[in-house]
Amino acid sequence: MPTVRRVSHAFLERQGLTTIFGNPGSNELPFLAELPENFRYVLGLHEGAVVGMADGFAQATGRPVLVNLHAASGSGNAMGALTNAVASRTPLVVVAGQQVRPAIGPEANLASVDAPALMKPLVGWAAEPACAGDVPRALAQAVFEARLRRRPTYLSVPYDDWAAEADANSLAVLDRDVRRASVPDAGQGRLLVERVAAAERPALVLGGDIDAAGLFDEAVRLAERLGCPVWAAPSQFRLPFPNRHPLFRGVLPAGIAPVSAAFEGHDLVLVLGAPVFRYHEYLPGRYLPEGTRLVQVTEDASAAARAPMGEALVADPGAVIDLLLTSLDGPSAPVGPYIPAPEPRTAEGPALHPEQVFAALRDELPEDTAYVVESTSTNAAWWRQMDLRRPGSYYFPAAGGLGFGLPGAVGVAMGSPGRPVVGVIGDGSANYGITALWTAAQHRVPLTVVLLRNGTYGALRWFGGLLGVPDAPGLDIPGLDFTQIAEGYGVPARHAGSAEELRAALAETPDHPRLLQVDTALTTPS
Ligand code: TZD
Ligand code: CA
Repeated sequence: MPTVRRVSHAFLERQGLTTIFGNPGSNELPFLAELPENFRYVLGLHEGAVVGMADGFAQATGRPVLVNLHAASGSGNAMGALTNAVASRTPLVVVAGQQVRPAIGPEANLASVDAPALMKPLVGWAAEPACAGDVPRALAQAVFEARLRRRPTYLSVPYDDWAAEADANSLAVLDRDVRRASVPDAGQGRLLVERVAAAERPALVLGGDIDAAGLFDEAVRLAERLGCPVWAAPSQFRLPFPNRHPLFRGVLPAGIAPVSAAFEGHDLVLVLGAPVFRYHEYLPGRYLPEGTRLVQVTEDASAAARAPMGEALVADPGAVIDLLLTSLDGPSAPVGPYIPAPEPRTAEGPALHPEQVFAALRDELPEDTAYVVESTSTNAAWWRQMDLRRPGSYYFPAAGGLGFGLPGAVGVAMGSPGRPVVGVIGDGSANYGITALWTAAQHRVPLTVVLLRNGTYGALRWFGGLLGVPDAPGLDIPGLDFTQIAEGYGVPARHAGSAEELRAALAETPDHPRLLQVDTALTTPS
């Protein structure tokens, strides 16, 4: 009989999980022994960066990805990054090493005491197999749970299990596959179509799941068929609709009262592929205006169950879009041209206004460029200047946890060969995942990082005003030079001192990572 390790490697290979993002320790080494040649181990230097890179890679490829972490300490380091992967519904399969079975109870060094409990409730499913023979099946469950729930999963494996002999039955795992189909039945479908057909002033709200599921273009077709306004759901981590399309009204503000105000006058709000809603600022009010009905379609049963208002249908939003497109009549009015961006604002003094930076990106880079953005005070400037028309153009930390942006950009670039990828990263945000620069350099990932240096935690200054805390300490971050930091990690870097210099640099297309630092003026997120 082969070893548990051999069967597990063969299973991962069959399921296409051959790229491993990880940072190993002694407990993990036995899993990594005899790794077949077609596996690729992408080493990250800190677990936050490991998970951020894996998250970006999994989102860009649309497939589950294996993450290898070291026992409790490595898993703990990864936790903040996992909050983003949970909110973006990224199927990460985390395999962590555990001490040998006899050493767990006495709490030997590197024993992860009650390992599954450490990660719950963050991950969708966490386990430590009850015996070595169950490891291949449990690994398969970790992969399938991640795929079905679209949520990270966690498997803790005592390291003496890998060399154990597999039992004959465990080979059955190699032929397993698990699929999901969630098309509404005829009755549910008819009810939904009738609702939409009867609406006089419908509105669409689209979530990141739409882009993640490859439904970007279908969503445009549906909106044009309905001829109705479209919003992106609050706190968006992907762009589900072209942002300069004449029907697009922007990302909904993340507060109860302003969301309700936006829906004023609409008798039906159809939410596709989003929770209802990920509010942020607490701005109380009625959830919905009088006379507005909300219907949410999501594959995420938990998001349907926890919504505070409205009706929900747990189904594949793609199947529902198809159903609506085949059942509803064509558009009554032609859709106008895309809306051009306004002239970028300029700043006083030597620093650039962020709008000048974004206008440069928009003008100088190809239309299919994918942007991974982690720059918080520049949100309004971003949407005023950018013109994103392609699926997979935009990624943002889904739970607002900083440290996704830089690693995420490396992962998206590794997962999108041939597509230009740019990280737009604040001088605060960059530090949480800075070690990803090293991985980018080692793998020669063709990524451009545009580093916006305003010397402060800009968004927190703005929040300080909102919350009545104008005097909070710890908000300024002077004295950081990211050209030197990047060079230290092996990434060529330079400072762009003017819009012209930035534009000239962007027009080059190196086949390796690079960092362009720009000094920017402080703006507010909205
Ligand atoms: N720590 C983590 C892991 N996530 C967070 N979101 C924060 C702290 C708090 N935080 C924000 O929510 S925005 C922000 C912090 C520290 C400032 C980010 O600074 P930046 O961007 O330079 O990247 P801006 O444009 O200057 O705001
Ligand atoms: Ca900043």
